[in-house]
Amino acid sequence: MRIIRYRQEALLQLAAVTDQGEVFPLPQGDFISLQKEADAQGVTALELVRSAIADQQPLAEKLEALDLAVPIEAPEVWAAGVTYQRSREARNYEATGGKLDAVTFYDKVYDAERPEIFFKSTAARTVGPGDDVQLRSDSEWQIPEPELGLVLSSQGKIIGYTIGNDMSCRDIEGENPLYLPQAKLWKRSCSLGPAIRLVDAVDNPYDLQIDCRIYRQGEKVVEGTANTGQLKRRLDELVSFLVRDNELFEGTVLLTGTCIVPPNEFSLADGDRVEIDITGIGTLVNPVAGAGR
Ligand code: DO4
Ligand code: MG
Repeated sequence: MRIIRYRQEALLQLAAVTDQGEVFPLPQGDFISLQKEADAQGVTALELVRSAIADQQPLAEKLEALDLAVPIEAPEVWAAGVTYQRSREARNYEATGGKLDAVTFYDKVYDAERPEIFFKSTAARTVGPGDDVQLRSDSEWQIPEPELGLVLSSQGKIIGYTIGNDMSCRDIEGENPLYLPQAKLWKRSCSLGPAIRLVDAVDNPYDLQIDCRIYRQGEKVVEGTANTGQLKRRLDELVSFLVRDNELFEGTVLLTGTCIVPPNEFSLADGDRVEIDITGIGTLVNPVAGAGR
């Protein structure tokens, strides 16, 4: 079971999407209200949704026909880094100019008890399905990072899973790791969606397939695949560091790191299209807009 929001005239409508692809409008205004109502009734969000749609008729329209919006306006998006071996290798490459035998702080953080966690985005800087992600004007080496996103309660409970794109500038971070906030956070540098898969609808979050495709002028120029089974850390371990001495807001999203990195010679360009699939969540599609567009 997945939760989406779609635009209907000037309004945003919350809806549940069954595994068969049927769409059922829900009365709650947003995902957090749905979760709060489930908590108040002492049931899971999955149970609440199942009983709410039991005697309803699905929409005549298919999911693909709906104008989807970001499924949650996450007040903050945080991100974990170097949680997969592939990311560690890519960071080492960009930080050392390709010296593959160098030992760097990326190697250290991969093995350290404390993970890398950084502030990624706010609701105003985050886009949803179909919206443009934007390139920076001062980077020549930009890539999407397809990541599993954890939707969290203010108590740090995982209440759902979504897809995130942690847009990144490899040259800015590679020049100096102290530039990380500029390499990671700018206008429209984060995308979330297209849906939130309810936590109780996922049997094993360590066996989700992640696929990424990048198209240029209609032609597929990059393709990559990974599985969350390759994640070095546990999801609750990442969350435990995020909540430590921190204040969390309802619907905060924690991205869990990337395992798919395009070839080193690749950089995103104006007009590209990024597609990211994760098992059971759907496909997050975003066109890429050049800087200043
Ligand atoms: O150290 C930089 C960030 C790494 C990251 O975003 C990732 O591994 O996904
Ligand atoms: Mg990342």
